[in-house]
Amino acid sequence: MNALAEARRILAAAERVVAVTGAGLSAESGIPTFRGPEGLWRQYRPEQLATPEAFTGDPLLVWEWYYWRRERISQCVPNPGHIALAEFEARQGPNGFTVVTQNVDGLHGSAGSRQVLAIHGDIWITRCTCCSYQFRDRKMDGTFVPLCPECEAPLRPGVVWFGEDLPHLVWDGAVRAVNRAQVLLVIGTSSVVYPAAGLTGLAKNQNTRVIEINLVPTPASPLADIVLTGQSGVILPELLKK
Ligand code: BJW
Repeated sequence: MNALAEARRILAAAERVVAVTGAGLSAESGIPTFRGPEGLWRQYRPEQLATPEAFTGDPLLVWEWYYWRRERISQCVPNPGHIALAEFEARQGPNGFTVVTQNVDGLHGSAGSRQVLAIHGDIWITRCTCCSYQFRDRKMDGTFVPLCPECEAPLRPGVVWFGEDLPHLVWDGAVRAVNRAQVLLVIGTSSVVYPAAGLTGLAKNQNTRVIEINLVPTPASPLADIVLTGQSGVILPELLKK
């Protein structure tokens, strides 16, 4: 049996499945990934901009990156990979499938997925650096650092930067879902950013079957029972079709 057929067989027998997704899933929608040659913005690496220190040092530079990314994302729609996952959720039923996404683009929701845990936040949320004020907006053409209408502190994007805590309830939900799953799909992530990357090891420790989909090998590959090499937008519709 080839790897795809074996993966389909494993999934068909699973009542509870979790997918951990990363930037590679949205790449075929036209959203650049973080790492690799496409992951550059001006002369900066994402690791230099996605930190609280970068924001404190030059908030306008960081906001310019996020305005640029919002604009890029606003032009993108879900690809066949997102859609295959949403259709799979509909077939699995309410507790049968959870997406744990590192992506902040909202494309899982646009595709129709409902059980989505966005562990790195949401690029369309703006929140205060000082008080609890936050709101959802579509601003993408700004040339200044927005200030909080409640306390006048700088506002920031509602995402999780390096060195920051993940939203605890969302993260706890992700761990619970993986603990209950019989199959973990690891899709389009370099598996280098923790704690998300640790979900694969957590699954392995309890004999959950792991299926990885990526263009290249990653640190998760040696833990995977099956590695499917190629574009997620091509593999997922085949893997998850009825
Ligand atoms: C395709 C494809 C196609 C392309 N088809 N595939 C343990 C060990 C070491 C360090 C740490 C540790 N624990 C914590 C740390 C520190 C740090 C960390 O991980 N550092 C490492 C980098 C060394 N982590 C943190 O600081 C985190 N906070 C934390 O741990 O707090 C404590 C805590 C723990 C537990 C609970 C609560 C609190 C925070 C991490 C925040 C990461 N933030 C970012 C920015 C988000 C906002 C934004 O979008 O601007 O998240 S960084 C960036 O990386 C972004 C991504 O979500 C994340 C992961 O990237 P991803 O998705 O994997 O993308 P790429 O580009 O790396 O990979 C794309 C992949 O797709 C590639 O493999 C391609 O081959 C593939 N691909 N096209 C299939 N068509």
